[in-house]
Amino acid sequence: MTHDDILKAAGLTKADLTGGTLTVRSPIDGAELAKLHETAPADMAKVIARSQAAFRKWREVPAPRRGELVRLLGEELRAAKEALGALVTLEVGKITSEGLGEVQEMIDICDFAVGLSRQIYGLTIASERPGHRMMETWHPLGPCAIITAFNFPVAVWSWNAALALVCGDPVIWKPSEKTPLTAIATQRIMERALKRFGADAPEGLCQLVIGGPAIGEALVASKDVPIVSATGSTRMGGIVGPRVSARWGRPILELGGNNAMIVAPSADMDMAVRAIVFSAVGTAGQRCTSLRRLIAHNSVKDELVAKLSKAYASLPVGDPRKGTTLVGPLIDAGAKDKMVKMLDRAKSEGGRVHGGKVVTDGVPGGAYVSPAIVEMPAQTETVREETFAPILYVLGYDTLDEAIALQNDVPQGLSSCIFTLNMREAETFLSASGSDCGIANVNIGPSGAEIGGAFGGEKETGGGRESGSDAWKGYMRRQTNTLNYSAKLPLAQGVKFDI
Ligand code: UN1
Repeated sequence: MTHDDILKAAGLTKADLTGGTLTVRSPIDGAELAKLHETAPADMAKVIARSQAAFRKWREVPAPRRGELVRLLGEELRAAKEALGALVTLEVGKITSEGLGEVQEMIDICDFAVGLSRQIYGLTIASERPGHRMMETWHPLGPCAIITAFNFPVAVWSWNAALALVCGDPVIWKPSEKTPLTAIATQRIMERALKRFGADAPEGLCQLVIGGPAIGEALVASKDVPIVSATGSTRMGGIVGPRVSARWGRPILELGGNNAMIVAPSADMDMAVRAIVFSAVGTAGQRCTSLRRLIAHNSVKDELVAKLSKAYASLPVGDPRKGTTLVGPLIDAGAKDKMVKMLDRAKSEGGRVHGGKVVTDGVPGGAYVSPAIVEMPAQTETVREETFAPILYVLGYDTLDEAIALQNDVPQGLSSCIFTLNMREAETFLSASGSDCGIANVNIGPSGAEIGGAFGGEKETGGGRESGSDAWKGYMRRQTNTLNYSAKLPLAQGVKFDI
């Protein structure tokens, strides 16, 4: 299929793709895909007002009925899976299977949210006062801004939107400037679901704004946008988080990761190798959850590096549309330059680099690299930094305490894992004195999480939780209710105040 065929199949028209100011290129070959019209910053006040108006109506629609809209979205996504997956591949450079996987993740969260729409419930609580009952009620909170990154250009929107919509909150989506096309295509899919759903969905329930920082700033600054869910760099989150908090809004932050795997002497080495290759190299190392640090027991480290070097040597790098490719391009030349720079820095700190070369032969243009393994003498500043590229730093350890300390001694706290067949080691890793991350796994890699669990991390990862478990509570306000069905008015804590 040509680029034009893919754009067309995803529902994008000539009018969408031409005449604007935002240039969109495919990382596959650098070809220009579109010049998009951008939302004027001056229009943001109107966008937010529309969202507030939609909120006042949507919060009155019963949650299970709101779930019906998300069920229809899931149906439309199923029908559009191939077309949207191919567009993810074209706009982000993910291999075909990962492009489709991203859309599947959207379908999965829709299914989850539909079920949730009939399970939004609070507790009833025993009151200390006679003739009283306590309970909690969950109410919609208001417009939810969703600021997404290029690497999961549509799935992260769906984690937030599916929950926000069943929770009674309208959404305003600002996608990355690098990946607005998948956002427009997704918005079209949403519009089809809205049309089928009918008049219960108010105008302005799901809005999309395209553009740069000025658009995002309007969402971050507005008191009429109580929830701002932002995915991206720690630098971005460090600006967005405090600004939203300062106006008493609720930030949900999904920022950098520096995810590690500990490989213990008892580990199933073949399984570990497969898990390492997928999580370090998949998505060309551009997942928040990508494996960036391998902490291997000194008795198995050399064997592991040898096996990995062998596996890395045969990795097919190239056009992500080809069925045999496992490593597609980086998002742009800037990402490639950063990778080259960080590898040089790692070398100057004593690192031994395997792979990590710029690939120009047999690729259709774009920023292609071979993934790198870097044996490091210590956890240096370069290792402690997240580089959004397929670089795997390898460190050795002697005791599990030392390995856990290394794993935790980075500013980020998203995902982590241990490969071991030793139950004491596994449980220690998951214990209060083990991994300090939001995600900690045993005998599987740190990436590729299912939507059923809460997704997010601690420290500079931002502390937000999206997706499964009870992450929905982040999109609602909790109200504690005390009801008095007696004819007396006793005060709590035995306080007397008789008049
Ligand atoms: C991200 O990289 O922003 O766990 C999200 C994973 C995916 C989501 C990654 N389900 O790797």
